[in-house]
Amino acid sequence: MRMNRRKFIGLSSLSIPVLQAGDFVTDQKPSPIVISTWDFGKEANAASWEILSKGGTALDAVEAGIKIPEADEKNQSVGYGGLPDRDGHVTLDACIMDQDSNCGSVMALENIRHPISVARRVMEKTPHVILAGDGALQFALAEGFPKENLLTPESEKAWKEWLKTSKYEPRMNIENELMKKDHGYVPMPGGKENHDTIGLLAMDAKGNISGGCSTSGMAYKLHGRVGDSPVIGAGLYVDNEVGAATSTGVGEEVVRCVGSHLVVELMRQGLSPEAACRKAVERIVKKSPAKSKTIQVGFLAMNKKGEYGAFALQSGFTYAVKSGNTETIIPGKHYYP
Ligand code: SD4
Repeated sequence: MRMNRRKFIGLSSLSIPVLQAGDFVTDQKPSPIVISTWDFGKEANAASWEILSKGGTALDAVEAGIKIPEADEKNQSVGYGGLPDRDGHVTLDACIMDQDSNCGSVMALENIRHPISVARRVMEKTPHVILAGDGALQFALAEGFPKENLLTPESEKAWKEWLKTSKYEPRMNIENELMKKDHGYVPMPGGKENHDTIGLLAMDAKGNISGGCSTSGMAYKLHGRVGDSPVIGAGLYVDNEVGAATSTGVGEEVVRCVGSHLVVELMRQGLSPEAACRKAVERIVKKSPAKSKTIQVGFLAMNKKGEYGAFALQSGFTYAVKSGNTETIIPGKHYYP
């Protein structure tokens, strides 16, 4: 509520300094910014920036940005070309959340290239937040999304190679020395990593924040397994009064601490984005001291001032930033050396 000027001047005589009318509202102009997980976030950010720089909404920027890695067949952890589950199905998870806390999510969606767009339709066109499996597919088809095979020859080849041992072990995003030494980490065939989700957070020229997250999940997971990425509060959370957070890595651990919501609530208490991400990582270490040494989890966050930061369990996590004067990829700080 805007304070009545006469009433304010009355109060001011009690020793509050006199302000001019209008001084009660700080009109600092927000600067658009987009941040996203991993090196490939750079291309996603560029698509988001196309929208943000022309005065578009954060929500549109989020969808446009995430569609880039979803369509990239070389990216084997998001959308088309993603590595399949152990039965050879590419099953996709995604969610989106806007500045009014509207949200939509799809889980274990097959044969649709852009799960982020389906998640947005769930948000905008249904009374629900989550659609899963065949129901999500039927909804997508009814909405006009084309049905296509998402298993590329390269991903099929990697899966067949994996079938020779059929050993499921969530691996790191990087060949971390600690893991190799202490936990017998074996790199993916061809040295490939097996999980890298896109989580993207954007603030538009009005200062509104939206976010999204999209992944093919952990490679060679059980059919039907869903991770943190499409779970509002775990893989993504936006509170337009405070900021937003997203996560990448082994989703089971993120779900257990409702990680992205935790990060936002810590920022609400006054922590910087990096400090909030660090606390969430420390929570994972506390809950799973042994396991946390063998896996990767990274959090990325932005606050209402457009400040950003990240923190991960292990080295190797990177994030990309684009604003009016910055375009960069930053290595996330990490808990284990
Ligand atoms: C999942 N969090 O399905 C995702 C995978 C991921 O970097 O982020 N990989 O658990």
